[in-house]
Amino acid sequence: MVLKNLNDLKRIVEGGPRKKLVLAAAQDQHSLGAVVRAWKDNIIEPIFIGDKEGIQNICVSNNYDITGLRIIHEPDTEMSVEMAVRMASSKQADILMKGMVGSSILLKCVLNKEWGLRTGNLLSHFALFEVDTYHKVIAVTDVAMNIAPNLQEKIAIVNNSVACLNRLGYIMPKVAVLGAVEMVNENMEATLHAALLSKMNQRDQIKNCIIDGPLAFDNAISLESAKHKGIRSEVAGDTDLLLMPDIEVGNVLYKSLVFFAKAKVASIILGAMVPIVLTSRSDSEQAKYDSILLSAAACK
Ligand code: COD
Repeated sequence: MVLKNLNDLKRIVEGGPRKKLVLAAAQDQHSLGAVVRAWKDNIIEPIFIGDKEGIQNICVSNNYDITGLRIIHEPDTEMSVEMAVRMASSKQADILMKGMVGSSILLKCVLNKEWGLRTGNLLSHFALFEVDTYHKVIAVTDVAMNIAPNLQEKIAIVNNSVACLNRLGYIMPKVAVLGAVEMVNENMEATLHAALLSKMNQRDQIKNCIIDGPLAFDNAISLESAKHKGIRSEVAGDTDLLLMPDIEVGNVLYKSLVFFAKAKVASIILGAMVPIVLTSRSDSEQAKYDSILLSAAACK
């Protein structure tokens, strides 16, 4: 099964047990709006940590009825993140979500060696896009956490994403490892990584997916373009997951899809003890809601 659009995430999580979600630095309008909506849809049971008066004021002015929900007053941003992370690490929460706080502050707390959410795995960012010009949802990794992953890190990033796609119902997701070109060029490290990842997949060193690369972006998403170049590939034109060479390429693609192509997006951090909703503060309420659905679907 593949996702045709982000609404399909709701079908996956609906009817399941509610997940406990802790929202750190909760005094953020879009985050509160998304969380309240997911609560009303019976998908999550939220706990808010942050400036209580700020949270209540936002809820009153936006008609969010949070009667009966737990609010923990902690006006200091870093303390509220630490408290939320500790809740997740002690299994009092199934999902961690970022509110009005910078990504790097939250990530540093998540990576804290004593009380963070490390598992020994690499943590990586995973995004799902619904774009009108593609025939299904497309996943993209890593556009926000790992800056310049080496080969070992790319293997971990693929494994995190494939495990998540498997949980979403994909049996053998098709993974395109992107480069600027589809030929191996020793001066372009991304193409060397891509060739190695493809071979490792053929030899079953990376399982539960079909990897091909290097593929340039056009060949990854357009069969016509791949045919035009004479590329024979099971993945070309039907990619489920795009593996980015580095954070700059990934982040520019992410923003291009959202701002130019008006794509819908859901994104989370994988590889920690719990899924982490780490949308940017400027993301829409819809993107935050869809990310909550994705995090609930990604819970083990
Ligand atoms: N997974 C697991 N452990 C990690 C990871 C990871 N992805 N990254 C770092 N660690 C561990 C290291 O092994 C080390 O033990 C410790 O964490 C600190 O490592 P540093 O010094 O490399 O990491 P930091 O604390 O300086 O930075 C970690 C960040 C995730 C904050 C950093 O990689 C970063 O800034 N990433 C980009 C975030 C960003 O700006 N995104 C922009 C788009 S939203």
